[in-house]
Amino acid sequence: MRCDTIWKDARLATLAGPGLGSIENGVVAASDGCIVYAGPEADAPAMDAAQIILCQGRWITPGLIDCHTHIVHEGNRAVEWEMRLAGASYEDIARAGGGIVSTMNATRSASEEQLIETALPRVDALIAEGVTSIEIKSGYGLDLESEIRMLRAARRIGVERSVNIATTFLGAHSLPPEFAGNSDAYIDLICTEWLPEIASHGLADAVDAFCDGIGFSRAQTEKVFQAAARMGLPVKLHAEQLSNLHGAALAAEYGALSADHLEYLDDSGIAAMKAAGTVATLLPGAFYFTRESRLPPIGGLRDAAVPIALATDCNPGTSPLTSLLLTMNMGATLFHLTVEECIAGVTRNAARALGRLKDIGTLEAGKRCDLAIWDIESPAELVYRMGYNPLHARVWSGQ
Ligand code: DI6
Ligand code: FE
Repeated sequence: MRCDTIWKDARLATLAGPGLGSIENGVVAASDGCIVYAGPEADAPAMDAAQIILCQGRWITPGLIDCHTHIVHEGNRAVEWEMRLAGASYEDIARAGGGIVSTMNATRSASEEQLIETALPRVDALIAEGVTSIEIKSGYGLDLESEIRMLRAARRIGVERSVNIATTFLGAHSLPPEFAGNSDAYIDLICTEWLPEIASHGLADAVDAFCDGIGFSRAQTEKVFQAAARMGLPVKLHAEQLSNLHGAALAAEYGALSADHLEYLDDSGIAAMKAAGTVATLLPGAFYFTRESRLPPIGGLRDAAVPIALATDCNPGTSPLTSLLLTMNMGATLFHLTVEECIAGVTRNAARALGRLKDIGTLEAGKRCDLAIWDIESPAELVYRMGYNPLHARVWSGQ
């Protein structure tokens, strides 16, 4: 078999199958940007390649996937955070012009170029840790033009950098001030006008909403899901972050790819997610940064074999985090996940949360050749360290 590149003398965590899929003396071979073989050297077919890379026993994992981010946004909320450190409440901050609305104002006044320019250093921080796929949500524009600008900026990041981008329309993130007291009218508008416009330009791969007391109700969320279904777009949901509105069960009813946050998820939500195959995306960065004390029901999710993903939730208000390695460490220390669960959470299960398990997330023939090559002795080191990056090399689309 003729291929472009062969990585030899490697240890693989293929993530194919239920566990890490560890292989000593492994080989990965790529042709036209796709994996043609990943497995033990002993079982490899006869192959030759233009380029053979000796990995000297380093570990190769699938390229990492950050499946929940708000990485495109303008400005930051460090001053607001200082006020929170000094004891200010969320309401105090909102009255002082802070909160999501302050990011909305900054984002509305930024050009597409500016949005890209301010997001790229954050994207580069993820890329430097072996991330090869990033989901990016809108939701800080909250008017049609600005939501479209955010999504275009997100798509353009995939042109500026060697990374796969999945975009999500999150018009139902927060109520813009011009609709104060009129949230049903806002939801109607995004369902009947904005979403069809955004979908017709192919700007969204999925649709999300924030179902919460400070976000949107279950009934409003359901309208968003129905509109997404009319457009043929899959849904996800910010659910059970601050209270239990049974959003995850609603998302599952609509076949959601994932329900995210989930600190207040209960047994009925777990059962609904299991039945629908909805991924539980946990966001330990937001849990940590907001000093949440309620843990997501890890044991229940594990017992029900609901797939668990981990993501940064990179956003300026509740998780200004741009490290998926640190996210894994928090998944283990704060959420009691195992090493295997953490690594699967940023590879196989994150791919599933994006509806892209067919082409990313594991080292298997036929998938994109997106790899992370690590200077580590064991996979546990990826989860164990805090603030240290053992990436040796990153391969995107075979390059
Ligand atoms: N949940 C969150 O934690 C973020 N959005 C959401 O729906 C908060 C976003 C922000 O404060 O800017
Ligand atoms: Fe979020």
